[in-house]
Amino acid sequence: MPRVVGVVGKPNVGKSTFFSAATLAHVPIANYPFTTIKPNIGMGYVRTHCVCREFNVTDNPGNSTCVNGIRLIPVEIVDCAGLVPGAWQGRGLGNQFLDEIRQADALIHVVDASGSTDSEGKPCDPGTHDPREDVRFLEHELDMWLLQIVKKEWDRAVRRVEGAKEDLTPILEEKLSGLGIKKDHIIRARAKTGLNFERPGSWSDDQILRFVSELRKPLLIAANKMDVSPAEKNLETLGGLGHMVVPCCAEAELALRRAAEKEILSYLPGDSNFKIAENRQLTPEQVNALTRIREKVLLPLGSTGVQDALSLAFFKLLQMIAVYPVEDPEKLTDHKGRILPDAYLVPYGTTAKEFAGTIHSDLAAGFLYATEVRSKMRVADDYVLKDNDVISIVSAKRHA
Ligand SMILES: Nc1nc2c(ncn2[C@@H]2O[C@H](COP(=O)(O)OP(=O)(O)OP(=O)(O)O)[C@@H](O)[C@H]2O)c(=O)[nH]1
Ligand SMILES: [Mg+2]
Repeated sequence: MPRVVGVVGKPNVGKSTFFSAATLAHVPIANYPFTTIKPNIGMGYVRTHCVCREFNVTDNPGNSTCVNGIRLIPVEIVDCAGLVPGAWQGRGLGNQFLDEIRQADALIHVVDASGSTDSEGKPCDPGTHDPREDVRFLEHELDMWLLQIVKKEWDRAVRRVEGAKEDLTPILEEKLSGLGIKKDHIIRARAKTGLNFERPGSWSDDQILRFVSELRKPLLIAANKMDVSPAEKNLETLGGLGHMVVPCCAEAELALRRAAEKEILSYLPGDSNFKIAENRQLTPEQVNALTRIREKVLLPLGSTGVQDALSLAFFKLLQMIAVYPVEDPEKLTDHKGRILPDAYLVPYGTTAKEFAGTIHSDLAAGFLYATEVRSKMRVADDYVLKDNDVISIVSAKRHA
């Protein structure tokens, strides 16, 4: 199962443009609210240095591909319908939106940094809407949505804990597992808030709200429309809200990727430049558009930001690492003889045995030992994986 990221935000900020640029899927994009009604789901990639160069091998494609030493690991991207204030009460396409993000590991909150869309997503003059409002509003919607779910049958949960002496954690776990919220999240939120789990009846409404806001999916901000002034000014203020902020121009990324697809130019997502294909005659409009992208986006920002937002969501926000499983620690092959075909994204802290379990439950059940290929050391089930580890698992039941 690939990791999942949800692209969220109010209407008309560029979510579908971001999605389309990241997946190359053709989806409706237009300058009015609620262009997207049903979610779009597609495959995008996170980008990392592949280990093939270090091991001096040419790898074969498997669950991921390597392009010139850069490994592209697939992740599922969900482009959601726009969210408007009151969505948690079902306003706009509210409930449907909130349903779409249940399985997401993380959220990319696309914000119109140029301030040219109002709080409902209608076009307005650039700079007339403060994008910080959109950040607070989305957090509020997510919190209220969760609060509503937690508060449903809260009194019953209190009686089960304070009367029947049941444990609150599994009660919450059961209630929230359908939203992708797991035991770990609940334990972390408990530690963070210091709330008394033996006496939930004593929690005030504010305390319940604080608790659910700790359960919110991790998110980063993609400050989009950076090509439109005064986005650069707003970018600074967006930085003060306690989130990671990645400046973006989804429109530029989409144009570059479509041009690369047609072999007009060579460009890999995340690159800081592009190269026009030799013998390619461009129209004056194409030259103008590409010059604008270079001057307004790539030079000032270093990249279009779309790839950075995706990669940072997994590597920084979720603190994931890339791990390469192989069967043969000498040849670096899998059971089909393919060299380094697969790369998995797993959270930092994952052990060798847990990693075996993400590949196949049999592999974990029969776990004997693993070889950390770089050092050729045998490691036990509790070995904590490092980024870019190549690992060969020996199991009584199956090989990887
Ligand atoms: N200038 C500029 N315009 C952009 C950028 N990204 C998207 N847009 C434009 O913003 C408008 C809305 O884009 P969409 O991708 O349809 O926005 P959305 O957030 O999916 O909108 P809904 O589906 O209605 O919620 C379109 O006119 C896009 O061309 C960007 O980076 N810069
Ligand atoms: Mg859309």
